[in-house]
Amino acid sequence: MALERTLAIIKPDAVKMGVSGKIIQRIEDEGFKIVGMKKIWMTKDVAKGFYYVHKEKPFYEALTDFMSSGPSIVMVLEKENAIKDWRKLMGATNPADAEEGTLRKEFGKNIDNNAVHGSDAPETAAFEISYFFSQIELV
Ligand code: YYY
Ligand code: MG
Repeated sequence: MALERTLAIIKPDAVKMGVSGKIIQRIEDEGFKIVGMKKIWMTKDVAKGFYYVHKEKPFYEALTDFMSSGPSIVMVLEKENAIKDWRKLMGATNPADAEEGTLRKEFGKNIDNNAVHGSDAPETAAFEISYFFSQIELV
């Protein structure tokens, strides 16, 4: 299989907890190459644009408030099967359902504060990567 890229975010809860380094270490240990990385503080509008697909959901307001509540670290990860493998390493959306050894199990507090984000398909990965990164930032 060819190399694939996905967008990963260390969300504001995990950045505040001071576990960014631990999460980045796991990413590298699991064989992902970090081809783009920056720390950003999303405005409410940036968060709303990013989560546009969820705009009709009851959790949209709370989610975009949370994502704009503090700095995040956004990254582009590359490896074979990056999209599926990163979601596997993250674990289930609700940390209560996440398997042992996953990042959401270890660092997520609840469904609103679940530590990390990952794209869910090639089309969403392409949109999400281009939402935060330009070509010259991917190396
Ligand atoms: O892709 P993933 O992050 O695992 O879940 P999504 O269904 O795309 O939802 C995005 C985000 O929204 C989720 O990480 C937490 C939040 N959320 C929520 O607060 N309550 C829900 N019932 C579902 C999702
Ligand atoms: Mg999602």
